[in-house]
Amino acid sequence: MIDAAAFDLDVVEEEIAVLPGAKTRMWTYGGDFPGPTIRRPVGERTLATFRNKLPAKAGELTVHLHGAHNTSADDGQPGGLTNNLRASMYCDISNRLTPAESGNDLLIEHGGQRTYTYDFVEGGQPERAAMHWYHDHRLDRTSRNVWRGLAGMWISDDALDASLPLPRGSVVRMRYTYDNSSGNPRNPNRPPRRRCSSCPFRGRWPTSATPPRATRSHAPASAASSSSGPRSNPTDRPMRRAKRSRSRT
Ligand SMILES: [Cu+2]
Repeated sequence: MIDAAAFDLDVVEEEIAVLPGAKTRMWTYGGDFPGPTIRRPVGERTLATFRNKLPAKAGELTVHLHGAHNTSADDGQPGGLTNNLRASMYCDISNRLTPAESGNDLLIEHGGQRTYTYDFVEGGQPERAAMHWYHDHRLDRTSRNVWRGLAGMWISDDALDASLPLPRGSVVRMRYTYDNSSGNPRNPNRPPRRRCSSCPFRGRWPTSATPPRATRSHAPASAASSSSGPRSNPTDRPMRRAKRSRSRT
């Protein structure tokens, strides 16, 4: 877990054993999947630097912190057309836009890096504590890039949350159901809907080894994260619900 006010993460290709056994070649934040969980107090600035060290074929990247309210420049803009993306199947975008007009100046090119500033402030006040997730958000490539592994959790804390009589510390576990099979069926980047040998989990869903005791579950504020996963622990009842996100996927 990362709790530093400033941190760097290399975005790299890695062979990941999501479950014990067979490995899957994935695109990762920091060489792991999911990416490292980041935990920060609201209202305190975090500087998050991401370096694009993926193979060149991955193209440009952009990081969206889903659910948090950030400035436009730090919100993970999808960008426009580039040499790696010569046409968009979703949007009618001119290839004559300037980098500033298309948002390409906010992308992380192959070999490049970008530092995002996250304050978790809204209307001059710190946001409420919540569960978020960060993920790639590149135009036309979000499904592919998230499916290949570019996703991680971000927990924001506040004083109210800390005052609640909830399990803490080692009993906190996260429920991370990874279902990124939705989207436009014409999308050539759309992953298969079936559970198969090419899926990140090698056709199986992770089960928990958490012993039966009081646990506190976090669920990300995201429509893109399904709640259809198995309930592996009968004591694992959600004691805290994430706020409903007003952000896009
Ligand atoms: Cu999102």
